[in-house]
Amino acid sequence: MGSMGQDDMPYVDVLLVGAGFASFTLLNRLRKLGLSVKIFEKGSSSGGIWYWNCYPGARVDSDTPIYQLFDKELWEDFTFKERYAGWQELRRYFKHIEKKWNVDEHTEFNMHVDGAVFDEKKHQWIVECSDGSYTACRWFIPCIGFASRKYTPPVQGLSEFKGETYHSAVWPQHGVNLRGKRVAQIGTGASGIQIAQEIGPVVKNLTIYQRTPNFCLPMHQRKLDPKEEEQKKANGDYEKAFNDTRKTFSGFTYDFVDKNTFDDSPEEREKFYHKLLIEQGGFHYWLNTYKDMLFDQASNDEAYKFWRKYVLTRIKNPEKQKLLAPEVPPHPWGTKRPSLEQRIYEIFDQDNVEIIDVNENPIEAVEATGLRTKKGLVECDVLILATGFDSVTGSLAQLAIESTNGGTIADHWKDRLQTSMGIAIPGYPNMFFLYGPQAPTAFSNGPSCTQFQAEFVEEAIRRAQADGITRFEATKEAEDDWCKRMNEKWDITLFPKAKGWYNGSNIPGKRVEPLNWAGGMIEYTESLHNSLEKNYQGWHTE
Ligand code: N01
Repeated sequence: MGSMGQDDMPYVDVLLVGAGFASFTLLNRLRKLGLSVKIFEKGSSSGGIWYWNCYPGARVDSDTPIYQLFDKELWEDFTFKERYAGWQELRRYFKHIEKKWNVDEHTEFNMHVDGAVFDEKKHQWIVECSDGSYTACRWFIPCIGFASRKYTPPVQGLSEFKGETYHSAVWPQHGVNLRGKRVAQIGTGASGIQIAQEIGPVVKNLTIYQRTPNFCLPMHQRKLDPKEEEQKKANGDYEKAFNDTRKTFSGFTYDFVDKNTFDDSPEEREKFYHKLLIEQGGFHYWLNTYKDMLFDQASNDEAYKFWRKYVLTRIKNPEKQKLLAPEVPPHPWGTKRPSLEQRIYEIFDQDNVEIIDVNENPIEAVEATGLRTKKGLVECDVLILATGFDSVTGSLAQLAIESTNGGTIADHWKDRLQTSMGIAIPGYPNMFFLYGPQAPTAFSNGPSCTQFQAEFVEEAIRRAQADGITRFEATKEAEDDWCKRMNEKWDITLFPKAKGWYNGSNIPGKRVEPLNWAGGMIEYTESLHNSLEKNYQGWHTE
């Protein structure tokens, strides 16, 4: 950042960056403390990831009612129409919040935050935006999610392609007509699965370049009956669901069962798996299963075997069976995020859909008319890059936010990722970040994570105000302790055996290390609140 701005620059008590779930969760809570609050959003509308993620089929993988703000003022007069909401409905939901809370009054859209520097005299941040403006604030809170920096692999010749190229993360807001087109798609993560499922029925043909199969789970999507939902609200079911999320590992309404895989007989196991995978669907097979599934390889193998047996009944093509559900999985089941699907295996099985394994047939080059592997050139009109993000750390590391010790966040993370409780960083007083690195983030239901973090931030600011504290900074000891705990929790799981964005190994050259807190939501929120209860333990206050 260049100059420190001018003396007459505007001031707000709290500056939130990003107009998505996290900042909206904080907005009203902080306003109710009597603070002036402003949101700076780089897009032209609210919604956060649901503003940017508008590719065909984009839809959330958390079910109603827990994928919304847990705020009665909002849910009492808004009812989702589907069990798993799509991006259009989520945008409608954000409009509802905007209207209800006069969000527009507090938000500057098309406002891109470039960087910030802390003024040690005033104990304020000075935030610089790309329009050249400066704003001062006491509390600076980036709420920019874990997926705001897209990743495009360095495929040779990408710019030579004469057709249309789209990245799932920045899909054109006006949509793209793919009917009757020849489409190539790289990537089969959450975005890739949803896109293929949606466009499979309408394109002329679809060639999918797959590196790792996605072990998808049946979504069991359904329309919600508005009357039934109203009844549930009246019965207290919504409040109960929000409350239940506080008692689970991942902030969902269900949790791992208190039993290990081999405590059950093979018959009991089969019945249990059947219930989770086939009857209940959703993430039950992942997060409501035996408590050792993500820790013990033999237990995990059982889960994979059952999942594979089920999925193979939905794929007829023997080559595709091998590619989508191989006998030996490339990673333990559930150590990469499983997608929820509605018909993906039937789409994959269609004759006009080809799957190319890039491990055997790497993409040699993109040419003017298509993609070349050693199998030859596949011509296409449209190339879709569903290749993900520089996830979790990339969002914050791309901002030029200066540490009081010198350097940026990227510099602070040069040798290892380090934060205090996944919410603050030494050298960054009066700054919290939500839904970012070293928090439950990717291992949680998003709105639960942001709700519990927002409750902590609100309480920290409330106490600071009451105690006349104007400078609130995480200590180096607290950061070291959190890093140690992060690694201990991660190392006992099977997650280190998988390559992917959970540990940074999706990006060539990115250091491989745990990016999310694997110790569960309950321990996480306890750690946050204990630090305040124990007289600001882990915080340096002035
Ligand atoms: O990104 P990803 P995403 N050659 O990184 C492949 C959330 N989200 O946008 O697995 C060939 O998961 C890569 O292969 P591999 C959600 O948390 C949620 O799909 O690394 N392939 C992978 O298949 C999600 O997990 C929702 O071997 C290459 C794909 O590209 C997260 O965001 C919807 C490659 C990238 O998948 C990210 O999802 C969307 C290469 N060089 C997103 N490089 C819902 O709630 C990468 N790949 C439903």
